[in-house]
Amino acid sequence: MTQVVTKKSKSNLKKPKKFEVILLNDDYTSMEFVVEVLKSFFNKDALAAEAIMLKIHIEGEAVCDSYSYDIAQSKVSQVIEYSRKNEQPLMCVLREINF
Ligand code: TYC
Repeated sequence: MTQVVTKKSKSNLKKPKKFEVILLNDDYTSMEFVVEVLKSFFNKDALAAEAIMLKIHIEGEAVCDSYSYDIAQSKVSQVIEYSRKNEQPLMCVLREINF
C-alpha cells in the first residue's frame, strides 16, 4: 500500500483585521441619548445598552462592538452624524484590535 504524505502548506492568506467601535464619555450628551444610540446603531437590548452607557460614564469609554474596517468606519460616521443632528457632542472612534 502506498502512503501519501501531505504537507500542510502555510497559507498566505492573512486574517482580516477587525476594528472596535468605541464611544467616549463627555459631560453634555444625555444618558438617554447614548442608550438610544446603542440600541439603534449597535442592536443592544435595553439592559446591555444601559450597562455599556454606565461603563462609558464611569470609565471614560467602552467598546460597542467589533467589525471589519468598512463597517466600523461607517458606524463611526453614522453615530457622529446622528449626534450632531441632535445637537449632542457624543464622540465615537474606531480602534484596530491587536492580537
Ligand atoms: N457623562 C454623560 C452625562 O453625565 C453621559 C454619557 C455617557 C455621555 C456615555 C457620553 O458616551 C457617553 N450626562
